[in-house]
Amino acid sequence: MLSALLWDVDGTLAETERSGHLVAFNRAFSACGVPWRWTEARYGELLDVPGGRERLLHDMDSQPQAPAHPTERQVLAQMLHEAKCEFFAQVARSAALQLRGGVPELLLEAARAGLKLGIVSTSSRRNVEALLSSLMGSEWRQWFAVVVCAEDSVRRKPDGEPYKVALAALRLHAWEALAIEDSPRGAAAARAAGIPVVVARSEYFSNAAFDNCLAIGPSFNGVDGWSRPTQAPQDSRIGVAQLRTWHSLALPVY
Ligand code: XBP
Ligand code: MG
Repeated sequence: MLSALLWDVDGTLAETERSGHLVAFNRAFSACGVPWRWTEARYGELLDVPGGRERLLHDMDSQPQAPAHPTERQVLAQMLHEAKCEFFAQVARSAALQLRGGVPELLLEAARAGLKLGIVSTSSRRNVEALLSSLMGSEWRQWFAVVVCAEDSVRRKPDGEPYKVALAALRLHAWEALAIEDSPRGAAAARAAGIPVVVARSEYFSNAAFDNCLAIGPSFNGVDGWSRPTQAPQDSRIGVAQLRTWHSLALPVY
C-alpha cells in the first residue's frame, strides 16, 4: 500500500537548474574573478555530475585557466561553491522560481490523504532550505516527515543511498513508497533503492531516455503526454488517486 511520496527537489519540485543554479554559478564566477562562464548547453552536460562542488571540479579539467594543482582546485571549488550558494539563495528569494505546475495541489492532496511526504535531493541543505522557505513559506519543514540532502548520504544519485536513508528514517519498505523525479540519474537512484518512480520530465531532460519507471510525463498539471493511461478526466491534473493506481501496478515488479 502506498504510504509515502519521496520528492526530488531540483527539476521536480521546481525548475531550478537553468533559472537558479546556473545563474548562481555564473554570478559566483564573476564575483570570484574567475574568467569562465557556463552556457545553458554546457550546464546541461555538467548535470551528469551530481553535486555542485563536484561539478565545478569536473569542469576545471576543461578550463585552461583553472589552477594546475589539485589542492588549489579543491580550494577554488570550495570558494566558488560557497559563493554560488549565496547567489542561489538570492535567486530563490527573488521569486524567480516557483513550484512546478500541479505540484502545490498534489502536495496538499497527498498530505490531506495521510501520505507521508519526504525530500530526497542531491542539493546542499542550505540550497534546499533557501528554495523551499521561499516557495512554501517559513513553515515549509512541517510538510515533510524526512528531508535528505547531499550532506545526509555518502554516495550521490544515481546511487540508491539517498533514498535508502529516507526509507530508514520513515521506517518504510521500498514498495510502500513512490519516488517523484525529473532526471534519469534521479530515477535510477530510486530504482536502485527498490522504490517505484514516476517522472515529471524537467526542461533539461525533456528528451532524455528513462527505463523501468512507472510513468513518465511532462507535468503533474495535465493528463496528456503520460507514458501510461490515466483515469483522470481530460481537463484535470495528476492526483493521488492516479499515483495510487500506478503504484499498485508496481508491486509485482518491486
Ligand atoms: C540537483 C543537483 C544539485 C544541484 C546543485 O539534485 O544535482 O547538485 O544541481 O545544487 P536533485 P548544489 O535533482 O537531486 O535535487 O550546488 O547544492 O549541489
Ligand atoms: Mg532533480
